Amino acid sequence: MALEGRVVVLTGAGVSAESGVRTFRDNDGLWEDQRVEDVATPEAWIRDPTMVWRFYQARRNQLLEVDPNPAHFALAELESKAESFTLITQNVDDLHERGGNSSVIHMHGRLRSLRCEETGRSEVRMERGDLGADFVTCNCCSNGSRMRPDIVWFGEIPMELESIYREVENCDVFIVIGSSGHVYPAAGLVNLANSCGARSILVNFELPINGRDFDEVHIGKAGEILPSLVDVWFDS
Ligand code: BV8
Repeated sequence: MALEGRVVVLTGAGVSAESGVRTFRDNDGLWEDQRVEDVATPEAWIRDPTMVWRFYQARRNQLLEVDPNPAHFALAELESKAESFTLITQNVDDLHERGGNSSVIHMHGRLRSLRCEETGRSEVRMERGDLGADFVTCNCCSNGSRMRPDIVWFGEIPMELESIYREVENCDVFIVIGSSGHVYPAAGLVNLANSCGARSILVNFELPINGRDFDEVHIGKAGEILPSLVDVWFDS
C-alpha cells in the first residue's frame, strides 16, 4: 500500500546493527558484565566517572570504524520520496546523517558531541585528543571544565520532546524501525500516533514487546527488507 502524507520515522539500535554497532539487548544488554541501564545513568557518572567515560570513549572511537548500511540509505531515499518526512532516532551514532538523511532528531543525544558540566553547552569533539582515556575539558569556560557525554541517560529527560510529540500527533504514517520497545517515552510514541489516526508500521528483526500496537508488521533485517519496502511504498 503506497505511503501518503506526512511520514514520521523512529529508529532504534536495530537500524545500526548491520553496520556492526552493538544493540542494547545484544549480549543480554551487558557491557563489561554491567547492565547498560546501570552504566548509562547520572548516578554511575557520579559514582565512577572513569568507568562511564571508558564506555562512551569506546563507542565514540567505534564511530570511526563503522559505515551506514542499506537501511540508512533506504531511509535517505524515503526522505526524498515522502511528501513530508521527519526522522527521530534513539540512536546516538551519526549513521543516519552519513547515510544521507538531512535533519535527524537525536532524542537520546549524540556520541560525537560532549557537554560542558558547568554551562551545559554541547560541542562536537572528535579530534584525536578528544578520544583517549583522559577526560576532555571544554572551550567555553576560562578554566576549562570537565565535559560529560552529550547523551540522555536513564532518568534524564529526552531531547526535543515537544517537537517529537507535535510531529507524531500530526503525522499520517508512523514507522518504527529496529527498536525493542523497552525504553520510554520512545516506546509509547506508537500509541500516540495510533490515537491521532496515523497508520503505524513496524520493521524489526523480531516481534518486540510492543509489536501488537502496530497496524502493519514487517519482520526481518532492516538492511535486507527496508530498501524493497521503500520501493513498494512509492510504487517505484
Ligand atoms: C525518562 C542513550 C522521564 C544511552 C538511551 C516505566 C515506564 C516508563 C518509563 C520508565 C519505566 N521504568 C523506567 C522508566 C524510565 C526509563 C525507561 O524507559 N527504562 C526502561 C529500561 C524500562 N526511561 C528513561 O529514563 C528516559 N527518561 O523517562 O525521563 C521523563 C520522560 C518524559 C517527560 C518527562 C520526564 C530516558 C531514556 C533514554 C536512555 N538512554 N540511550 C546510550 O546510548 O548510551 S536508551 C537506549 O535504549 C538507546 O538509545 C537505545 O536506542 C534505546 C532503546 O533500545 P532500542 O533502540 O530499542 O535497542 P534494543 O537493543 O533494545 O533493541 C534493538 C531492536 O532491534 C531489537 O528488537 C532487535 O530485535 C532489533 N534488531 C536487531 N538487529 C536488527 C533489528 N531490527 C532490524 N534489523 C536488524 N538488523
